[in-house]
Amino acid sequence: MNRERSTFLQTLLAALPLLLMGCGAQGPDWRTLQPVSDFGRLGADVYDDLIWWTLGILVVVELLLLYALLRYRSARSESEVPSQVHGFTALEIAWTLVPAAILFFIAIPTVRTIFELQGAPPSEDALEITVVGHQWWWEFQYPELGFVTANELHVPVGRTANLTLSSADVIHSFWIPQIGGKRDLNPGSENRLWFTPTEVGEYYGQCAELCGTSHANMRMRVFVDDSATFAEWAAAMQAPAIPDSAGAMTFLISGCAACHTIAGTPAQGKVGPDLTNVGRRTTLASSLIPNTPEHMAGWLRSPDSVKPGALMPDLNLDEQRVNELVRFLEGLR
Ligand SMILES: [Cu+2]
Repeated sequence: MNRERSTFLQTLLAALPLLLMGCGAQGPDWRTLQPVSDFGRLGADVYDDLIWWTLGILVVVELLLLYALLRYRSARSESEVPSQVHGFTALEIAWTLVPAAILFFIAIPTVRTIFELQGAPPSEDALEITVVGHQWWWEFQYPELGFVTANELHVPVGRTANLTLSSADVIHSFWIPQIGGKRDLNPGSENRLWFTPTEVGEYYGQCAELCGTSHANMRMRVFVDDSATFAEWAAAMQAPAIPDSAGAMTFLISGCAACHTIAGTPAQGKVGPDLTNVGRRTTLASSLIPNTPEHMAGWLRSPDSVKPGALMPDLNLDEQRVNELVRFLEGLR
């Protein structure tokens, strides 16, 4: 086998896993092309438009290339030099103007959509949510409803959610592929993003701006609920959590309260996620692990091994404290 051929085969083999990765049906859905909100739909529509433009360009370019390869191939002998051409003004003008015109026509729907997505703020009926990015988790405040939660955003279907975005530390970016984004969360200033979800379901999000060690682990979930389910969830979030008192004491004396809030208790820390109804969440550690007693215990024993770089320190808890804390936290619902 000659050298070029073996290099070609090696490249093909190296590319194969990448190709196969695209075939997996398991795991979270990151497809931007199956939008479930008006915001997502606008972006997907631009893509649907432009794919035909780019497909046309591909076909024309490949045909010209094929023509040139065949027409100007060395037919008889290597030494025979074909006739040489220097400069062809009409052709040079054409290959400058045609791409410029194509870019201009591609820019029209793109810029129009950007203006639509940044346009007039939503109606007064919108649900106000304040999103604060932290290394490496998401804070969701519902100022009108009077509670705060983390990493799992609930929104009612068919009603506009109006998000005010900012950051507690470095720049993050809010992105839920099927719903919308990406929009930056900047420390010291506010950005906005609004969308109206159109389909009930559970969707996955991810920080889209490199923000430090566990950037890749800064995930979130969005639950688009029907209005009855959303009302039920909001009512449960507003009701006082009833923690067992032995566990509450362990929580306070173990140092947890320095960083975490549990509404209605002396724990009012603001550095870490609000844990008022942590037992109701489906996941822990910015959506990295399922919320089960086993995973909660693993997280308490060693946050850093679950989320490298996690700012929650290793508290050196003995097993009895771990068990008390797990029972207490899972009971907060
Ligand atoms: Cu990030």
